[in-house]
Amino acid sequence: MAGGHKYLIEDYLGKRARVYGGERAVLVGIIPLGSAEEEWETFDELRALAYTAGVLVVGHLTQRRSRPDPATFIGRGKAEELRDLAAALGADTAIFNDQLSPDQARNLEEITGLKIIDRSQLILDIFAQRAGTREAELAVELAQLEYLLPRMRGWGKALTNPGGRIGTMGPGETKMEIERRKVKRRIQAIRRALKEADRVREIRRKRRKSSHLPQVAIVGYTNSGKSTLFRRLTGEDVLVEDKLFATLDTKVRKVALEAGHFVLLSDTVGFIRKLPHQLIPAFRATMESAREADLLLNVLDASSPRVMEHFRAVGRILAEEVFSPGEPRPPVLHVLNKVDLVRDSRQEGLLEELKLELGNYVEVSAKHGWGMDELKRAIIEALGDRWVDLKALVPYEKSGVLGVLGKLGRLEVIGNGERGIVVRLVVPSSELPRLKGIPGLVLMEA
Ligand SMILES: Nc1nc2c(ncn2[C@@H]2O[C@H](COP(=O)(O)OP(=O)(O)OP(=O)(O)O)[C@@H](O)[C@H]2O)c(=O)[nH]1
Ligand SMILES: [Mg+2]
Repeated sequence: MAGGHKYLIEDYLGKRARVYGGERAVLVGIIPLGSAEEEWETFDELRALAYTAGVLVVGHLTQRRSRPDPATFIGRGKAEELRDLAAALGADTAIFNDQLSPDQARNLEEITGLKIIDRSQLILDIFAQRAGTREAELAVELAQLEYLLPRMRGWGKALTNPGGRIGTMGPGETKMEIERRKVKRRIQAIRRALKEADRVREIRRKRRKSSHLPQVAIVGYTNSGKSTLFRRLTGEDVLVEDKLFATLDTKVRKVALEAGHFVLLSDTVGFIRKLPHQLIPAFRATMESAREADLLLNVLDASSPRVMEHFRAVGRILAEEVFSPGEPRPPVLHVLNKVDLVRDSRQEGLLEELKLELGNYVEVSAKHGWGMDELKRAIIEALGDRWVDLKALVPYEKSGVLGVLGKLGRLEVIGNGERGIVVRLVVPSSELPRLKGIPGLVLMEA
């Protein structure tokens, strides 16, 4: 990651508010009054996030209340309880299940002496740990700096003047202002660099479009099995991990669903509930292949007791964050994955309920390769009019054309007529104008 950025974050948040892995953490959350939610449900996803970030969870603490305390999120007494619990468990960090305001984080840090992390920050840090391309690094750095900026007032006590009073500008404050300006300049520089990356992406996008192949994007909740499915369909060795956000950028490959039915398939970054809003621009860029797609495959983890919430979260993120209002949206084919893990009747009941809402779905196990033929057929059907199936006559003196046709899609020789070779063709509909332009070729209905 860029040196300047690290320097800034270490200076101001340092050990306080970054996850490096190796921390020992207590998870802290509020359960709304009257909610039937159980403790494990409050923390299952946060626990997975902590695990992904390399943090050891040593305990948890919940409080039932109607809304967060504006000063300390949980009540002050509860914060003191957190301090004692952490001391007893040897924890150095508290991870909150929701976004904290800069004031809440500062107050909690003062009361407990712990490093205070919230859900947004944990996700940002995971993205930072995992960013593998220059563009992803910049996008995540931008998100982190935007998160950091409002928190740079009053934090980093070592740099503020302890004698400075309200209304006066102590030397510490001045230094903080200088550093804030540095962060702002860095933000501007990254925005410029990302504009350049946009331009490069635009070139790639045009190339994809000009290939005339239908585009299919695999989307879905994090850890639902998108990369496993991508790997299964393409034979490509992509990273598959039982961690959240294993995939941070988009991969595109050409695959044949059946002879002649080629598509461009893309694997994308996973969705999560309550995505930190600073990450959304980065998300939008990497989700471009979904915006361009002719079909979305929404991969759902059918074995998760949370599958219903995942389905709703994906719907909401697609509607509000990936697509702009009014933007045309491709049809969605839902893929119920990990069916090999569905055993108990409670989960089966849940799935029955979900299927009623899904409409168009296929059940598969990407890991075991179950349901792949059915899935391919469903994709072809959903893309229906993207291919045409026709007969053509290739005059004997133009038999060189056969080579060209073979490259466009599926070519099958049916027989030899008086004037030429009769073939059956399955090609992307977008290739029709090109076919019509081939001299001597006679097109007929299938
Ligand atoms: N049992 C079972 N496990 C699966 C199946 N598909 C995926 N998995 C496992 O689920 C975990 C996540 O798989 P990935 O393919 O990395 O999921 P992803 O959706 O790409 O995840 P992110 O990129 O992190 O959003 C891995 O441990 C996979 O082995 C399946 O059909 N059955
Ligand atoms: Mg993945």
